[in-house]
Amino acid sequence: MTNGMRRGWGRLTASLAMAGVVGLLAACGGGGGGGDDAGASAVAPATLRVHYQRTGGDYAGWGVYAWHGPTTPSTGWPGSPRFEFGASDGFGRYVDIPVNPSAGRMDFLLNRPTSASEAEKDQECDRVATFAADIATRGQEIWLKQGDCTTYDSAQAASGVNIGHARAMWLSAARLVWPNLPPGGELRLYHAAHGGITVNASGVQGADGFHALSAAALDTALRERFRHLASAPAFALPTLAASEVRSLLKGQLVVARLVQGQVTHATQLQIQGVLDDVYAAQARDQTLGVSFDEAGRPVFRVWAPTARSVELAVVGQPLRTMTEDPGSGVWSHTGEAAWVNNAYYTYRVQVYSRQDGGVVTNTVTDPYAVTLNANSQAAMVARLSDAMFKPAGWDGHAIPPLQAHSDSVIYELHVRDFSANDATVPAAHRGKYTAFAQTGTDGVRHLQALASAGLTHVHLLPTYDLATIPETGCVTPSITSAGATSEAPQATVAATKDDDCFNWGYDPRHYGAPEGSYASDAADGAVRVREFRQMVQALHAHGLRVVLDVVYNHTSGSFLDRIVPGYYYRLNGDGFIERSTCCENTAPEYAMMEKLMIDTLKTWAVEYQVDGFRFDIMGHIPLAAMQAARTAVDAAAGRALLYYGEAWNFGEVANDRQFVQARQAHLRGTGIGSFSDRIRDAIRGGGPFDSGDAVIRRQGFANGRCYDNNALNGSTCTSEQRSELHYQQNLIRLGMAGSVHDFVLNGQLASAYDYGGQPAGYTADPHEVINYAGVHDGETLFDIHQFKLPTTTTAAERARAQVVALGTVLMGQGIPFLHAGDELLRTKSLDRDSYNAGDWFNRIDWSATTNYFGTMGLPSAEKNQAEWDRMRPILSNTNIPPSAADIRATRDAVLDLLRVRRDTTMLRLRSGADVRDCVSFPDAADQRDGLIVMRVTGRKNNGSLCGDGRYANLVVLINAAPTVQTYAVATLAGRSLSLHPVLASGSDSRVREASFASGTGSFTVPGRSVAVFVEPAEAP
Ligand SMILES: [Ca+2]
Ligand SMILES: [Ca+2]
Repeated sequence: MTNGMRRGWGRLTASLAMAGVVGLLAACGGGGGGGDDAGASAVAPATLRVHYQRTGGDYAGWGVYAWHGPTTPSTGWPGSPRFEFGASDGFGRYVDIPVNPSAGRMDFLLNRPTSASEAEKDQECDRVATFAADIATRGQEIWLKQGDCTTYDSAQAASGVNIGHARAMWLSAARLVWPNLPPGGELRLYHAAHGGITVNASGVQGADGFHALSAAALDTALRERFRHLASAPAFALPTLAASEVRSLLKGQLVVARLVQGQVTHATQLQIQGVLDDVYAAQARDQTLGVSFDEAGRPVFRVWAPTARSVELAVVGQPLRTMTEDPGSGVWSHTGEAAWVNNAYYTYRVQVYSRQDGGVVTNTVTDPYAVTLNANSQAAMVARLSDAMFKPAGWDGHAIPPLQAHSDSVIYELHVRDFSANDATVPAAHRGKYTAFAQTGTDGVRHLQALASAGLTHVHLLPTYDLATIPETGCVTPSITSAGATSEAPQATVAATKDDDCFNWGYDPRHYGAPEGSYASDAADGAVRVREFRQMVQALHAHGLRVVLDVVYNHTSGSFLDRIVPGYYYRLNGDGFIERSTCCENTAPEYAMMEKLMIDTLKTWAVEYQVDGFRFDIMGHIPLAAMQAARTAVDAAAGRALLYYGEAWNFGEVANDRQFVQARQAHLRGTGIGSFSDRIRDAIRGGGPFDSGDAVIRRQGFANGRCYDNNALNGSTCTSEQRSELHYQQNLIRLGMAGSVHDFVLNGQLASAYDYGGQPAGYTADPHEVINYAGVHDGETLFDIHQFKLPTTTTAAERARAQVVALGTVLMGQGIPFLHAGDELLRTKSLDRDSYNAGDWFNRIDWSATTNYFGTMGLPSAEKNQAEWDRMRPILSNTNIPPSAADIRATRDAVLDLLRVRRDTTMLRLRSGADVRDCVSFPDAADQRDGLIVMRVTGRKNNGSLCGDGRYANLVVLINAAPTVQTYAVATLAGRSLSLHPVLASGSDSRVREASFASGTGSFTVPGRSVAVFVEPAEAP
């Protein structure tokens, strides 16, 4: 599989439905036909006709590789089946692909094999065709062009004259580019202050005038900044006064190519580059939002350089005119001191909008809002330093100490999940920020137990102001258990899923304000601030640091476009917003989106005292923006926060097409961490996009690969299965070595081990990797195990498999990450995507009495119906539901492993060099099925300490197999190792049977056990 094919977790697919499948791609649309292909046959039902145009007419070998959507998707590489272009029409060639309408869309790329195993692609883009509602009955057509990642919904849309699109980019005051424009002709830039330009047979109408353009080159700086446009035809504008450029940018802009007086091409302009060129230098350092002057008056500032006017609308007050600073494009107004901490406001922006086709007046909220009233109708004029926004004892409250980022252990938790199901929490606090500040509740006691054992961070799913939970009057459907495979509970959830109180929240509206639905009163902007701080303060008091999940790669809807149309979002070649992340992709490669990100991060770090950030789909953010953010936020906070994210590589930015991405391959040495798909896939088996039998067949290290095959894999382990398992074991070893790129395993560099075409080892230091076996995306760890473990495995053994999986991340170098409830065998009834599955499927029982498996019913039809037939026997399997004793045993075993980790920094080495010099895997050259042996020495060869050097030797043995295993490490013969004291007096009686025979250096470990042996350090 190629890099371009590898994608992140199901967040992407999760959110497809959030955005509404229809119209997901603006340039894709629905549309069941049309175009100028008269003479071509009608499209058959449930068929997608893909048209393709190559400028040179060289179609040989070109075809469609589609991994989602066709009735028979492509697998392998270059792909089987591939759908080669055959039939011709006036546009080019086309191919008909039978599709499965319920798939909702086709995910594909265009490739041409160059050998039996290699192929070239037409652009490094994963393409999407969203299915029309009537594709099942009428079929559908799409149009593609060489060198253009856009999916067009008509042949006409792909033609030269189309001022509904914006296919040219004004990059700087002096230069613009127009990709794919044929050479020659006369180029003109038409302008109209109020819009109204049209193009027809007699030419361009309705413009105020035009400037002639001349062919010109881009300089090096522009070619580097706009690398994906570097080879596009470029043009120079005449020398214009700065004021003239600013004036042009406030109106409609159309470029046209004329040949012998006829318009052959015309399009509108994308203006992000020139806006940065003209305004960013002065705008970047402005204080935006509301600040306060020396007289205590609020000063409002909003960046709107293309606006014709901006007015401040304070609720209950006459409109106030704002004044533009022409150098920065910032509009400002100084208001009245009486408004502070009680007034609410919006802005009225009069602006030309390409999307709306004219000058419009938009009422907008402040992107820099720090708090708002219910459902984000208006922002509050709030001075967060005032007492009314602070809980008692807020200022100077203690933050739990942490010596190094590598000491972090992260717990991913959703605010509502934490207490919605906890009967020990007073009803008014359930699902709210304030639940964290209760005492003695089951949830708080559980967090405290985790913290005292060694958990260091709670990472909260989105808590900024999000769009998908009603902040007033949200409903909680009443559901009763109706049996293991009942369809009723999910149907009840579905009926109110957009009105209920639950959503993951990957739908940002206001990046710098707390979400209102988690506050006790959403209408009063002060309450959410105070209660959010109360939550942070309480978590700190519980001994836990706080990480916020931030989503700067997209917003919910394109509301930022209502202030500066065409600026904040990444645009495709036609000028429409890219949506590869699910929703409207933001463009932090432009200065003011980057500034919005950095400024709002600072708000959380400074005003809310949070301790780190997890970046959703971080690979869509430039590395430079991430590094600038880290530097600026740490400086503002006066301390080093924790930064990590989803550093996947996909979509329109893949392979650094537009800029150097903050993706795994580039994060080495930055100190910014990334989730490791390598260890995840090896522990769980298969991958996040498996479906059908593959979900069951592809077992992993922790659930039986080879050593405990399920029925689909046969009763004996084949050599192929064994080599797959041993490959998984090596991926886990490399993960336990912190994914350090120059760690040597069995004579081979970690970076030389292959993971789907990428290096398995890719970090400089262990804290640059987040090791995990489960996360909110995809099936929970418990649920994925139930697909893959043999049906006869007992509940108690299933619980032990959970500990084995978590043991690999908890006993390894690198930062361990747990999804809340993993230590309680959390299930979502096999749901692969619970983003909108309500409280019912997202429940956690902190009293460790039940995990509800077999009582929740089938998971949501929306996300899982295709798998229901495979799920029914699993949900009905009476071997699976754990007893309270099984759940508590799992929890207590995890607590013991946390204590072991906390006991010595030998398990949390600070640097890649320490990992290289101190960590080894004695069994790597002599692999056993289901066994991993990791040794950490107390001293390096040069005599210096490994971590705290607390032990002369520390040996971790993870035996995933159900049977006892013995492994001898010859170099440890004669040494005096014994089971770690925490485990020797720990909760797990089976682990206590583990032993070490000094004479032979031989370890014996019971089945499905994580054993840690230590040898006291000799006195120096
Ligand atoms: Ca909200
Ligand atoms: Ca919902």
